Amino acid sequence: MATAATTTRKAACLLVVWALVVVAGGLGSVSARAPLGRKPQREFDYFALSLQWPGTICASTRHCCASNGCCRSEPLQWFTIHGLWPDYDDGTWPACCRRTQFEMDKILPLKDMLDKYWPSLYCSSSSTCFSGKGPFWAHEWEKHGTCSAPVVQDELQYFTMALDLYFKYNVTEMLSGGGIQISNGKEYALSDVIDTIKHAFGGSPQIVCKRGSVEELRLCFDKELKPRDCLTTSLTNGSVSRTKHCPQYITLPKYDPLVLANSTREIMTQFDDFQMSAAIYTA
Ligand code: U2P
Repeated sequence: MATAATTTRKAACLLVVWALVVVAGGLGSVSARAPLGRKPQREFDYFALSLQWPGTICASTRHCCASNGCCRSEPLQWFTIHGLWPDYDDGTWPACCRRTQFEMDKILPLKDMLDKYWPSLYCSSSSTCFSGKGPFWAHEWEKHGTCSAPVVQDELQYFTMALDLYFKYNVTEMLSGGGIQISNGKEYALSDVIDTIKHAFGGSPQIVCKRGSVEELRLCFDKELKPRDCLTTSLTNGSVSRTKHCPQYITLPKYDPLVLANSTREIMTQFDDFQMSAAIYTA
């Protein structure tokens, strides 16, 4: 009797374990295609290469750390990459499309270029789709890169393609070629900046501002990577908020990283924390 009861209990346990495995397997296959609870996202319509203007962003930096590009001794005097974003023509975009984790090893050959042209301009780590927190590059790959199929198949291709487009269409040079220079205080008509890019690039950019200074400039591409117009309507339909709206005249300011590092040192010494001060990038 005792043996029969044990056998029955064992069988029941196995059944429960088997059921759990089946359920977990089923969930796994759903989440491999899309984040849990969401439908697989439809294919994107075009790419936006989003570039950041360090002069504007770094002016708001309040403390420094080794990973923040704003804190380097040599100021970043060029647009840096924010991300290559697959977008929809209706002004929305897909995000976090595949359960794949960022692996730095896969893009090691690009590391020097990424450090120089695709640095994070903040100290905090970025949120990632599936693994919590990670470097800026992990955020961009997991959120946007995984939605770039069928044009982009993997992480290395995502970063290589973004860098290729960035070098092929050098916005910093396009602007200076049109007489629009980095300068504190000098104002340029927004329409001149847009026309200069249109003329040199072959498509209308999207420009995002912060208190009258350029914060981001986006170039758009079709799926064959040919220049196309970005959606200008998104500047007024709410996907770029009022505070990001550009006035008629805009600036492309410089920033001074030494002032930044010094002010950080002052703040840090108040805490008198050796480890924190050691982390400040003052080279
Ligand atoms: O514009 C604010 C933030 O929204 C995200 N964004 C914007 C436009 C777009 O086409 N795709 C897109 O994702 C950006 O988020 P992030 O990549 O920084 O997480 C952008 O910063």
